[in-house]
Amino acid sequence: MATPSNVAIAELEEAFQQRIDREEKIEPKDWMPDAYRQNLIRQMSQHAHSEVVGQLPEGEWITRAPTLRRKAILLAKVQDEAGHGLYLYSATETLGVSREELTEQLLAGSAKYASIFNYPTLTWADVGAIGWLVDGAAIVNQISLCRTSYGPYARAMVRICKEESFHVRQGYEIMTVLARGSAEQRAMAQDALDRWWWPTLMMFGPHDTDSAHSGRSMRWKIKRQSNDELRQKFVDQSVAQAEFLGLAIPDKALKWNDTRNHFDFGEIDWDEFRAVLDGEGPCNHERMEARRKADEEARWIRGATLAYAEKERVRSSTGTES
Ligand code: BYC
Repeated sequence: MATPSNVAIAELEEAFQQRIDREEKIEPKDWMPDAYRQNLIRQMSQHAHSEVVGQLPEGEWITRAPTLRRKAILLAKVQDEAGHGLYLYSATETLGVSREELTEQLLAGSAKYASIFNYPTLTWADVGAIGWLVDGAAIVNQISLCRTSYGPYARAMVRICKEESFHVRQGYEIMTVLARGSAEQRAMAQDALDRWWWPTLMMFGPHDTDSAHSGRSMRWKIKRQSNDELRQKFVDQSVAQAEFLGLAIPDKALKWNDTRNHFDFGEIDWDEFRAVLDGEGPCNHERMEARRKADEEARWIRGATLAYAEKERVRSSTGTES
């Protein structure tokens, strides 16, 4: 097959951008610039990895949940996260990359996952704080991604957001019970807020001025709102929620700004953010170790499933039993 000339590629790229500008969704079989494809594979696969690794901090509390009811809810929530990973890996595969390749990138450390999951869950209140803050931040980002330009990603996001809204409610309800409980429970809730607040703000990524991918991602409408815009939205919505709980957000600079019509807030510790991305967060090693172990232990079932699928393929194409 002849390769398109540079002129033909430029024309294709222009037509592609016009489709994006008209708010048309891009579908798997449509022509797309290679850089658009690669950028999507990068973001979507890291998003999938985050969902999968994200099961670990809360998963540690399934056996220690305070009641049977709490245990059943948490179990369902963690299973939802696994499901989100599956939707996202499937959506990423429509771009021509296999799930095995994506998993290898995670295990080799060449693909990132959300920094937040490298922090430990020390008390039951952390499960509440994750639901309220971490899922709360995720949903702010993901509601925006429901309008992303790539069809399969946008559709996965719609479903994920519905489930995330249940997660936020379960987390906030845990925080409400603790905040209205004994002095010890209130202290536990405050301590969880103190430890999760800043890492949650880091979830939105570097400032727009330092964000390597934002320019292109915004032009291609992969991202619909910038890192800083989404972070601001999250801060603005969280202040009243913390007040209702009677808890204090650990930021002395947090203050309503009449001119901007937003809350001002303090600066993130970017050295800490970079250290976590470089693999030096409190739980990076533990998380990767857990994923490697899971991959190793599930090798036999993947092999068996693939062998079965191959047998079925041969049977349906030849009409014979092998
Ligand atoms: N952590 O140019 P930038 C959940 C990386 S899980 C780690 O701004 P971009 C849940 C970034 O990847 C929800 N890495 O990048 C699950 C890039 O590195 P590479 C997770 C980060 O892509 C279980 C570099 O820094 N949500 O809901 O334009 C339980 C430069 O950044 C982080 C998603 O994944 C970070 N925080 O913007 C509970 C949403 N921030 O690739 C809850 C989808 C930045 O060059 N992703 N980096 O090596 C996005 O919206 C965007 O990818 C980001 C970053 C806003 C995260």
